[in-house]
Amino acid sequence: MKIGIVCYPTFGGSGVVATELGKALASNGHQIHFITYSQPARLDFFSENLYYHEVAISQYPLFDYAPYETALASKLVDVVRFEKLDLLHVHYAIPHASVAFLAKQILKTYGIHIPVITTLHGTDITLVGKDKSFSPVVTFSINQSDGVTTVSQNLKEQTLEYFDIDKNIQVIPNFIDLERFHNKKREHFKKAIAPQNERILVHTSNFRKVKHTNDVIRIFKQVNDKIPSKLLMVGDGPERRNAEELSRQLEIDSDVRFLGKQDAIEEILSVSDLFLMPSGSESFGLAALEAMACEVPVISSNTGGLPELNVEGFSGFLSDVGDVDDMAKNAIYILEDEARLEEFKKNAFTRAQDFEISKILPMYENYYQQIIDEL
Ligand code: GMT
Repeated sequence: MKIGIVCYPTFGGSGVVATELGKALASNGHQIHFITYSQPARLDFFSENLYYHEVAISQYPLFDYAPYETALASKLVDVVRFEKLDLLHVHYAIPHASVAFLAKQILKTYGIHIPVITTLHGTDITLVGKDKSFSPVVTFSINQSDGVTTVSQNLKEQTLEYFDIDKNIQVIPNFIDLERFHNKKREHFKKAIAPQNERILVHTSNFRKVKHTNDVIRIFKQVNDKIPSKLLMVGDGPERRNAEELSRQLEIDSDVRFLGKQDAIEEILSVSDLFLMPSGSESFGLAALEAMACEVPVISSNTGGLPELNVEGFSGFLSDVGDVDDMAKNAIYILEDEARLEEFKKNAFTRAQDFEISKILPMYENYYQQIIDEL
């Protein structure tokens, strides 16, 4: 198949899923065309089946806001016509689903009928999409998509609850490439971070409010009071400053390291003992899956799609959003006993294997074929 993929090219989960999906489809023989405003972060190698079309926006003094949607729609029309694409797969509803609808209408004037699949990733529904300034367009463009997928059963339910949707929604979970994400036994690196063999806890995110990064610090404070430990905070974003401030107030800053954005996440996860994800909302939790693949058990909240990933008492534990005491209690339970920790690590990897890319990729391929055949 010749597939156009539209996504945010940044480090966010939806962009990562879209890019990894495109790369895997390309190595399965499909021709993949990424259409976005800059090179996707993980599209860092050459493959004969991978193409990248940059959406360039003309600047003009009249524009306070550059019209990205218009430029993207025009680019989609161009790429579909001249590369003869079979399907457009857009990731994150806003604005990609409505732009794809517009491109599809324009293409009809050329006698071209292209199916559009929209994948909903989470905040496009749970935070941004629900906002009244977007919801009529989100509802319309989801209903106008030929196919719709969500990354968890919970996100499907939330989509049906918040929007008036008359489409069937297919659940296709996030996936993991275990060739990249597996435990790499980096003993020298571990020793540098935890010279006294302290336990290493880790959090990776974009440090937005929804990630509850201050809860990460509070959980760690309680763990650190009982068990010699270090915390690695990976990523960057608006809440980083507050989290840094809180770790100073709680006088644990010498045990907390803020590493900023990192490419080789799997190296950091490989030296970690426990992953903390106390999010206020999380449609799936790709970062937790990456941790599990590297044999790191997960202490998470029980919101959104997290119970579909993290198995209570097996790969980790789940608590109510904001219940820092319970999360800390569960973290200590896992970390205080060597044999128990090893068991949870093994289980985390076992659970991650359920989401191996080779299991999830055929779900997308079959769905693409179904939608093409239906049109
Ligand atoms: O988590 C973020 O803030 C990034 C966001 C995105 O769309 O880039 O991630 C969402 O999509 C990921 C991939 O499908 C999911 O694994 C994340 O759980 C989801 N984030 C939230 O729902 C908050």
